[in-house]
Amino acid sequence: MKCLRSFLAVLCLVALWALPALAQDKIKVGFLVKQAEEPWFQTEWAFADKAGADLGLEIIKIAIPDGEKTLNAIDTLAASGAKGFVICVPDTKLGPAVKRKADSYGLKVIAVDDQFVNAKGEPMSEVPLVMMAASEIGAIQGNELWKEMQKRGWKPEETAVMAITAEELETARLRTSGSIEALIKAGFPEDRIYKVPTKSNDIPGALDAGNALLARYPDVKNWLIVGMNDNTVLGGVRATEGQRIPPANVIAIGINGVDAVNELGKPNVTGFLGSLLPSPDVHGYKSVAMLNDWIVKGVEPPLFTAITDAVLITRDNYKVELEKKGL
Ligand code: FCA
Repeated sequence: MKCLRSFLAVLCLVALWALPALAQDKIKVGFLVKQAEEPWFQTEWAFADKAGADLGLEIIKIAIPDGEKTLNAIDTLAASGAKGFVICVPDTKLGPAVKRKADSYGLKVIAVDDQFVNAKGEPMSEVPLVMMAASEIGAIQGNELWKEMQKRGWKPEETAVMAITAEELETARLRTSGSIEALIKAGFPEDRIYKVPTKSNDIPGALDAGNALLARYPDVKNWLIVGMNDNTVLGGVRATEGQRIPPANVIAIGINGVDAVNELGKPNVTGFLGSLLPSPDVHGYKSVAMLNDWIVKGVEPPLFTAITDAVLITRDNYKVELEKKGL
C-alpha cells in the first residue's frame, strides 16, 4: 500500500512537471497585421488560429499600425521564443528593417498581402510572399462594373470613372490598373476615367479623395467607382452621397468582401453594388502552414504564392457565399 502511494505520488509529480513542458513545446509564431480593425485582417487571424490549432502552433497576433509598433512587435516575438512570423506591414518601405531585425533574431518571415520594397522602392522578391492575384481580381472589378453599366443602359458620354488610387502600394496599383485596363478593353472611353490618390487606405481618406474629384467634375451624371478594396470604394460612395448624387446613378464594386458585409446588410440600397470576395481564409491558413513547414521540416516556401479566384457578392448572395467559405 505504502509502495503504491509513493508510486502514485511520483506519478503526480511527473505529470505536474510534464504538463507545462508539453504546453511550452508548442512552437510559437507571430501573425502581424497593419489594420487589425479591418474584417479582412480579422479573418486572416481567425484562419491563422485555425492553422495553429490543426498544426499544434501557438499564434501570437499583434496589430502593427505603424513602424515603431512593427519593430517592437518583432522584439516581443523574439523575447517570447517565437520561431518566425507572417506579416502585413503598415508601410512596405519597412521591408528592409523588418527583414534585418528578423534575421538578427533568426526568425523566419513570410509577407502576406503587401510585398516589402527595398530602399530603392523595388520589390523584395527574396522574402516569400502570399498575395491575392491583384491584376486579375482588379480586372474582374472593371468587367463587373462594365456589365452593370450595360444592364442599366448608361451612355458612356454621361458616365465617368472615379478611380481612387494608392499607387505607392503595389497590390493596390495592380488592382486599380487591372480594373481600368479591363474597362478600356470593354469599350469605356479612356478620357472619362479620372484618378485621384487617397492619403490613407480607409474610408475617411477615400471620402476626401472622392470629394476632391467630384468637385472637379460636377456635370457627370453617372459614376463608376474603382478602388483597391472595400473601404476605398466605400469612401467614394460616401462622397457621392454627400454630393447628393442618387444611388441609382452610382455603381461601386469593392474588393475584400468581408469588409462589405455591413454595407450589404443595410436596408436601404446604396450605390455600392457588391464586392469581390477573394480568400482571406486561405491567406491566413496557408501562410501559417508554410511557415510551419519551413520551421519544422526545413521546407522553404515558394517566393511567390498568388491566391486567385474571387466571387462577386451582392445583397442577394453574400450570406450564402460567406457561409460557403465558413466566414
Ligand atoms: C491590402 C489592403 C487590404 C487587403 C489586402 C489583401 O493590404 O490594404 O485591405 O485588400 O491588401
